Amino acid sequence: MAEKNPDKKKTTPAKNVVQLVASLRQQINHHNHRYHTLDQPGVSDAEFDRLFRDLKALEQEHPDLVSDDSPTQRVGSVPLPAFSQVQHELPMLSLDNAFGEDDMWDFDRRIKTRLELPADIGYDCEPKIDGVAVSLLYENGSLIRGATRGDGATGEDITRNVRTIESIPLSLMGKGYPSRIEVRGEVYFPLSSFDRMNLAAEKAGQKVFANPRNASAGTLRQLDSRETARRPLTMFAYSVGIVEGGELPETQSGILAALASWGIRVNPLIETVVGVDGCIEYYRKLVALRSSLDYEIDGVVFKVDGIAEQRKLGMLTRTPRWAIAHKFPAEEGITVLEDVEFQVGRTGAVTPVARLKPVQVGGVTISNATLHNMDEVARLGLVIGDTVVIQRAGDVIPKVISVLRDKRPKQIRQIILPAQCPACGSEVLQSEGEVIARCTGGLRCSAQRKERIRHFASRLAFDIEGLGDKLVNQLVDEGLISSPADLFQLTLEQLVNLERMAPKSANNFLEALEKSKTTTLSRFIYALGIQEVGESTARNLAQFYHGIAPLQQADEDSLQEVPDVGPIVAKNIAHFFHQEINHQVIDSLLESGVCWVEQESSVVSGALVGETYVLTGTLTSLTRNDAKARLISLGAKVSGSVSVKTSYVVAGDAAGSKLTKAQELGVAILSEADLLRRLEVHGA
Ligand code: JCF
Repeated sequence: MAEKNPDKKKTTPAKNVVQLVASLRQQINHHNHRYHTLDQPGVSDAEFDRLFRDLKALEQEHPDLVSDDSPTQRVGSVPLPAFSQVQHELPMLSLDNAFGEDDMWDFDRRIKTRLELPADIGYDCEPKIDGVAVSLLYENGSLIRGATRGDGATGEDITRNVRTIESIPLSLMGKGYPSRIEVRGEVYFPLSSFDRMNLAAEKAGQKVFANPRNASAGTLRQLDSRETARRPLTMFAYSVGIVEGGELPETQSGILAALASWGIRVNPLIETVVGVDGCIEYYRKLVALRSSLDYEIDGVVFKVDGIAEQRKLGMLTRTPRWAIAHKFPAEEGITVLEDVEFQVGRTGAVTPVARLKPVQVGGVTISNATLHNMDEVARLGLVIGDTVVIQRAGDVIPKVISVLRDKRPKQIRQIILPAQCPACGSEVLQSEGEVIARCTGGLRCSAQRKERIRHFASRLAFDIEGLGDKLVNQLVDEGLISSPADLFQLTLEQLVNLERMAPKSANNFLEALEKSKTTTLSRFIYALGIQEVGESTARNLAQFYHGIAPLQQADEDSLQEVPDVGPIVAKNIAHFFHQEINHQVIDSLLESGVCWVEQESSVVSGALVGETYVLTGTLTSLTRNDAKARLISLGAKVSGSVSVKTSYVVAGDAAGSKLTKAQELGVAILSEADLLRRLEVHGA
C-alpha cells in the first residue's frame, strides 16, 4: 500500500519516471527469477542491490507509483490478529503410500486394469519434499491469495507470508496463462540456511526448531509477516487446482513445464518415465542423490502423466488413484528402555508406552515410543533395561522394532499390565480373544474424559485453537469440564483463575471456542469419538443421514446400508447412541449454538446426481459396499428400501422382497452386469 509523504508536494510523475520504474522492476524480477527460481544468477549481488536501491528511491519519491506487485513489497507488514480461513474450491489431496517395489507393482496393475490398457504407462516422477503444502491463487497473472493445505478442505489465509517468498512470483511472467489458476506446491526451508539459523538461535539462547519441516511450518504460520520475510523459505510447485479462463497441457509434465514458463519454481529433478521399471530406476537414483540435496525428501511421488487418464481413474476419499508416494525406509536408532508407562486412550484402551533414554533419529530427539499392546511386548520379549532398536518414519509415532538380547543388563524389570487403571483405579479388563486391555471406568475415568475432549478439539474435528494437552489436563483436573459440551459453558472468570492463563489468552480461547461452533455435520460426527468411526466413515454417515437426529435413531440394519459400515462399526455406533449420556452431550452442544451448513457438499456433481439406487440380492463380481461407494462417487444416492422415489433396483442373485416390491411399483430393474456397465461408462 502506498504511504503518502506529507512533506512532499504531490507531483505527477513524468512519463520517463514511470518508464524507469517499470524497467527497474522488470530487471529486478528477471534477476530474482534467475537467482531464486532457476538457480542461475545473472548479475553480482552488488549490481542487484543497486537496481533495488534505485527502485526504492524512486518509489519513495513517487509513492503513487508503488504497486502491490513491486519487488520492494516483499518485506512483510504489521502482525495480523489471526489468520482467516480459506475454503479450497477443489480439495487438496494427500497421497497413498507404497513401501516397496511390490506396492509399486500393485499400484501399476490397478491402474492398467481400470484403464483397460495393457501397454506400459507414462509416469511423472518427483522427489517428495518434506515441507508444507500450499495453494497460490493467481488472477489475471497476479498473486491474490496464498493458503495452507489445512485439512485439505479448509486452510488458512497466509497471503502476506507467501508474498515474502522470493521464488514465488507476485505476477506471472510471459503469457498464455489461464485468467484464474491455482498453483499448488511444497514450501520448504533450505537445509543450509536451516543449520545456520539454528546455530545462531542456539547461541542467542532463542528457540531452535526440531527439524526443517517444523521450521517451514512455523515460519509460514507467523502472524508477523516481517518475521517470515527474514527467513529464506522457498517452494517447488507440483500441480494445479482451480483452472479457469484458459487451457493447460494434457499431461502432468506439460503442466509443470507451463508453470515453469510462467516463472514458477519447479523441481529440475522431475522426469517422465515409462512403466514401473522406470519408476524403480528413478527411485534408486533419488536414494543415491538424497544426501546431496538442499532439502529433505521422504520419498518419491509417481503420477500417471496423462491428465485424461488421471480423470478416468478418479479418486478415493482423500487420495487420487493416479498417484502414489514411494516412501524411503524409516530411520532407525538404538537406545535403552528406561521404563514403561500405561496410557489410557479415548475408548479406555490401556496402552504400554516406552520411556526411552533420549536419542537422535533422523534429526529428531526421541524419548517415547509406542508398544501398542501386551501381545507386542511379549512378541518382542521386552523387559525394562533392554537395549532396543527404534524406528521413526515421518510424522508417525516412533516404535520399538526389536530387542538387542546380548546387551541385556543384570538388573531388569518385567513389564506387567496393571490390574487397575492408572488414572481412575477402575478394573482393567482384557476380554477373551481381544488383544486390547481396557479400563472399565468409562466416562468416570478422567483419562478417558481427557482423551475424548482432546479428540473433540483436534484438527479434523472441532479444530479448537489453543486447546492443547496442558489446557485439557488443567480444565479436567480443576473439575471445570467433564465432557466436550462443558467447553462451551466456560466463562472468562473461570479461565483467568487458571494458573498461567492471562486475560488475553483466556479471551482468545473463548473466541476460538466460539469460532469452532460453526462446523460441518461430518466433523461433528467424527468429533463424537465413536469407536472406529474415523473421518471417512463420519463423512459417509453425514452424507447418508443428512442430520444428527436420524443418525441418533438409526438401527444396526440401517447403519449397514452406509458405505463402508459393516456389522462391527454399526454395532459400535448403535452402542454409542444407546448411552443416554451421549444424547445429553449432543443436546447440550446444539443448545450452546453448535451448527453446520445443511448439505454435505462433498459430492454435488457426478453423472448420477438425482438418481436413487437400491441394491438387493448377492452381487458376484464386487461387494455391496464397493458398489455403493462407486455409485455415491458418481453423485447417486443408495437407499435401503424401495419406494416410488427409487430410480433403479439392482437385483443380484436370490433377490427377494425388494425385487418384488420394485416390480409392483414399476421401478426399473438392473442386473449386476447393467450396473457394472453403468459404473464403467462413467469412470467409477
Ligand atoms: O512434494 C510433495 N510433498 C508432494 C505432495 C508432491 C506431490 O506431487 C503431491 C503431494 C501431495 C498431493 N501431489 C499430490 C496430489
